[in-house]
Amino acid sequence: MTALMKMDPDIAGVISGEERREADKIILIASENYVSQAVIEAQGSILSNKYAEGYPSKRFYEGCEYVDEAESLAIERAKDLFKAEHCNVQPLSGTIANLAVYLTMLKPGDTILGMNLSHGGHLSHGAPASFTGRIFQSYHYGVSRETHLIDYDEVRTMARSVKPRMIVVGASSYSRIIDFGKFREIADEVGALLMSDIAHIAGLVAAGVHPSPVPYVDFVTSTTHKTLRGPRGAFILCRKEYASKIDSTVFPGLQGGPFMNIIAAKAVCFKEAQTEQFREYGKQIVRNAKALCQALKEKGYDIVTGSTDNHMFLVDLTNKGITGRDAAHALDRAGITLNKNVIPFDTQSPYVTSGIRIGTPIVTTRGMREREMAQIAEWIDRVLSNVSDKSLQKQVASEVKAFCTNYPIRPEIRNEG
Ligand code: DSN
Repeated sequence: MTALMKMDPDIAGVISGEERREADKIILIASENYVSQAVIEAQGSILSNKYAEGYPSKRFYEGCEYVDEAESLAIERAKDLFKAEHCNVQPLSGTIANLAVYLTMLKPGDTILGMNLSHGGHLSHGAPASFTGRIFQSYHYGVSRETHLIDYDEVRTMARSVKPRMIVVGASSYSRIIDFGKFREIADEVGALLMSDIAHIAGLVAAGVHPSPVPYVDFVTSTTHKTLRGPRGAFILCRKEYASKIDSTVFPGLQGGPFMNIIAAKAVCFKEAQTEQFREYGKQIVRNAKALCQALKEKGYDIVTGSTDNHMFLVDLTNKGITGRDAAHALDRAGITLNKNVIPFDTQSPYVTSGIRIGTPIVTTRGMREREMAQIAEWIDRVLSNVSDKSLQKQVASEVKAFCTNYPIRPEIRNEG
């Protein structure tokens, strides 16, 4: 960062501070990850200089020969990785990708049926605060009050009653396997289109540790920066029959010039995800989530759904008498960063919450395994057992910092010496 330090020490300082934070703390935010140096180099490259409105070989600007190659590689690699017929790699975010699918297939006022935000769904699945909930008539299914698992019977009953034009399946805080086949049956029964948003689990799907929705759904959307471990951005998969409509909704419908540096970084991410090393990484994310979940359960923590099948789980802190907000603040001061999260049927507001969400993509990227998860559970329990003890938080933060020196934030650099 020599040039940046000289030109703008303020921003150089911000980046160094963030680098230290990422190195010194244990990050358990389920939707974040630390990308490889290769991804950083592609996204920080001069490809960001280039305007390339359009698609490979059909651009509105000259001089696109190199960026065309980057976008074609990204598309082909994504298709190969997810066994899909078509991929659009231009969406800037998951919400834009979802909007692109809706606007391709639906008219304003059409009915969509998605997962309830407060039961683990996402804003862009028709929540009232999102434009997706204002443009479309939105209905929501949830999880069972007893098991906290998706209530497929409720999904079927609601689908029969509201007759959605599209059903949306996918979640931001649901820790169990999603049965895409069952959603397909329900969608077929009521004549609905089916879209799956796999932003959280894309890396697990790529690694083969979560079933793929591709054989079952009409559209798949995803971000690239969560378990998939790529740059910030998104993509859409669909069958060939929808390809040109989806492409023209993304550009020129919703976006202008694509971010070619980010598309190149997506190509790198898809290449990394095709490796045996990544498949092992995906398996270890799940092993780590199960280990951390089990260790906390043994210490008396109430795990929503009782366990996890993927990269994350929710802890209901009601029996500990602590709110999610207080727990998350105390843990962050102790060097363990995660987010407060509503639990299904929460009685607290979304700013307070009764729960916390815990995810293992980053700790797995850093090379931590089951043994380290047991240690992390010890620290979480120590801090939450004395949630207002500031000196304990300081003590744990220094232990965490010392521990973290053994786990580089870009392990491939260490591996290559
Ligand atoms: N904000 C993301 C998450 O944390 O799950 C979803 O977009």
